[in-house]
Amino acid sequence: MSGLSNELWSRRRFLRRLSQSVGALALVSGIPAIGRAAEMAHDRSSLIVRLSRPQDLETPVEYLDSSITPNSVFFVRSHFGPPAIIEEQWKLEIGGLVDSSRSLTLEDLRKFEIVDLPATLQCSGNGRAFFHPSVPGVQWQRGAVGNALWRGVRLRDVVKSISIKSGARHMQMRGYDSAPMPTTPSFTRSIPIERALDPSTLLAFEMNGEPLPVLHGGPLRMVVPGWAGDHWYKWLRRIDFQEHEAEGFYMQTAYRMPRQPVPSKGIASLPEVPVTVNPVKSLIAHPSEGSVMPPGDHLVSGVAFTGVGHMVNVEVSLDGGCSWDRAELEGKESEGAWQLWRYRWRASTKGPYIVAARATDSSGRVQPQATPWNHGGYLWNGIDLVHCEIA
Ligand SMILES: Nc1nc2c(c(=O)[nH]1)N[C@H]1C(S)=C(S)[C@@H](COP(=O)(O)O)O[C@H]1N2
Ligand SMILES: [Mo]
Repeated sequence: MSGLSNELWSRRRFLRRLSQSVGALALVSGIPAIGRAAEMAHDRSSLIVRLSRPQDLETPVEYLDSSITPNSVFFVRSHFGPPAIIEEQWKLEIGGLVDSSRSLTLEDLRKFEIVDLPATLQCSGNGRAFFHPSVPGVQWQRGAVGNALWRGVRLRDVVKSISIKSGARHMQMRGYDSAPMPTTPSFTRSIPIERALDPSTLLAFEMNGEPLPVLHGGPLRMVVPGWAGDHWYKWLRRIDFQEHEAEGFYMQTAYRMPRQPVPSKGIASLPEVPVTVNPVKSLIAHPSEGSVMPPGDHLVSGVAFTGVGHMVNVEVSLDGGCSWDRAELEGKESEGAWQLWRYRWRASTKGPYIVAARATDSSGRVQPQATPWNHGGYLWNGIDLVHCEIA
């Protein structure tokens, strides 16, 4: 990528200058990213509480500026909260349409080839708060997303040893977490068998070099790069190969949207399909909403990701979307993982500004002005905007 000069990549100099205006940015040796999230120690108290029981915690968008989101600031979402699991007693059962059922311990799983994969996890409801008219559900804004280095084994390798019968089309997942009341439906889901056997689909037991934290599904969760968070099943207890999709509320009613956009008044009878692939999206980490900065050089930066393929372009607008200029994508693309981007803003004219970011991926998908309304408030990917002032 040509675009900005080599000088931009002379990172130390660039950052030294910028850190005066952007604040807490600094170079962290060994971490291939600048980043507020990367440079400071955090506890979960910096997360935004969207719901306290169970804890649904959102990452402040300012932290989405490093290639890896630390576990302590990684967003948290579940329907019923984490279960109490005694790790020594933990097992994964595999059954259904297979020749021989299996029961595996973590030690058994570790005998398969161990894989490290960076991948972006985004809740399908991330950005729900931006739909008009508003839709019920957790009112996530920007930070129900994070990028982690997942370590685990390929699901495909594990099931290779158990021949799956020919009628199997879906893989149902059951967890150790349970609904608070017998009348509440349990969070049971399934994914199509092709996706389960995709080489990027992992059974993960580590996150960013730590044993998978309980809040994130420890001891074992699914990693389904490119697909929305509801497929990234946590606290895995049992998987079954079967002919049909999982029954029940969380598969047959929730996490579905119409194949075609519908008017917001809604035509309820349109056929719906499960929410799967993440759309192309960029988010602005810096500057922050409402910031007032002196004239001079400022860093506009953030992350960009997509469900299929990789990023090819992020553009920045300083006039609310009238004109666009190319930002610099950092590092090498890796399918399923986000990429950092940055843009040097030479701000000389005082006044209010609307900074916008728009991403394009390798399938030619472009971030739209707004995402067509859907009643679940899923897969928002409208162009991100930040209001700030040069004064
Ligand atoms: N067993 C189980 N797995 C689950 C859920 C849940 O409620 N129970 N929530 C899902 C949803 S909707 C999301 S967005 C992700 C969130 O993962 P995180 O908390 O690690 O960010 O977990 C998914 N896996
Ligand atoms: Mo989610």
